[in-house]
Amino acid sequence: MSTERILIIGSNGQIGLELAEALRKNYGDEHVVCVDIRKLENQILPFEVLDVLDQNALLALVKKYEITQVYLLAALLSATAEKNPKFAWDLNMNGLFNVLDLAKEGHIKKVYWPSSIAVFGPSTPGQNTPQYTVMEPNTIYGISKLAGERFCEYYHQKYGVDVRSIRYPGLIGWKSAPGGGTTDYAVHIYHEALKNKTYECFLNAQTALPMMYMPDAIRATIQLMEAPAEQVKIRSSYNLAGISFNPEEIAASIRKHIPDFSITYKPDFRQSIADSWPASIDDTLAQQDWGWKIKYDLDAMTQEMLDNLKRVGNMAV
Ligand code: AKB
Repeated sequence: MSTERILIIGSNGQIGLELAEALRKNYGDEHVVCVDIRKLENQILPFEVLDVLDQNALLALVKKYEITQVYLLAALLSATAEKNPKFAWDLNMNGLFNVLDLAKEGHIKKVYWPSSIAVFGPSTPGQNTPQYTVMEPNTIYGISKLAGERFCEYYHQKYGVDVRSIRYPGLIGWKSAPGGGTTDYAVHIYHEALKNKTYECFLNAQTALPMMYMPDAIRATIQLMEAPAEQVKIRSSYNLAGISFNPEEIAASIRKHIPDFSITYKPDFRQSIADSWPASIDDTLAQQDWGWKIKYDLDAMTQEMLDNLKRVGNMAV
């Protein structure tokens, strides 16, 4: 039986729901404590309502459940953050400080914090973007993620905090709805394809972005967290390539199953966010350091997305 007790902050979001399921399988239900600012109707337990900005409540919870590891997933994503920059900065940064300080003070042993391809900006080389390169993000989300990465590395070097992180590409899954991201079109498109056989995309046809099917993202996250500490050589955040495609290409993949599916384009403010991000990523260091290997390509993901959404009744997103 595992001695780890894991806290997932932001457990009811797109990543949290799937991560909780996977961690409960690996560690046992009672070893995974879920917290979020909202309780779901069919909430899995153990669960507590928590605002990550409430440092005292967070510490009390960590003590109550004798938590050893924290996955911090509460954040505002790119599109929502642009609408509320001050709150985005407050939540994304002070949430992270609250958790890093728990580790610095010895209350927990290990921290997972997600970064994003949003740390890159318009001056970054956009094809096969290397781990170390020019980073001048021009979105508030990207700025908060880049600052967060620097603080993760700082807390590791200065205080020995065991913090681990991945720069997620856009994440695509059928179990839960995404919220407030620029890459979310690649989830909505599957729902609309099944419901209406047509989708109006908020990015233009040629906007290629790195994406990843959720089972790969969850596997990468747990693999990194379970890797021996000496294999985790990057303490800011690891590039993870995923699969790169544009809206036209995902539409073509869907058409292999729904031949009369059509897509139209009406770019909005999210187009300029997407334009500032790389089209493809180099993740050689994740492969070398902790053995990362992707499983799903675009067509394999499309097949599973459509099959699963059909099976569960294509819930609205
Ligand atoms: C977003 O679109 O904001 C996120 C991300 C790439 O981090 N999915």
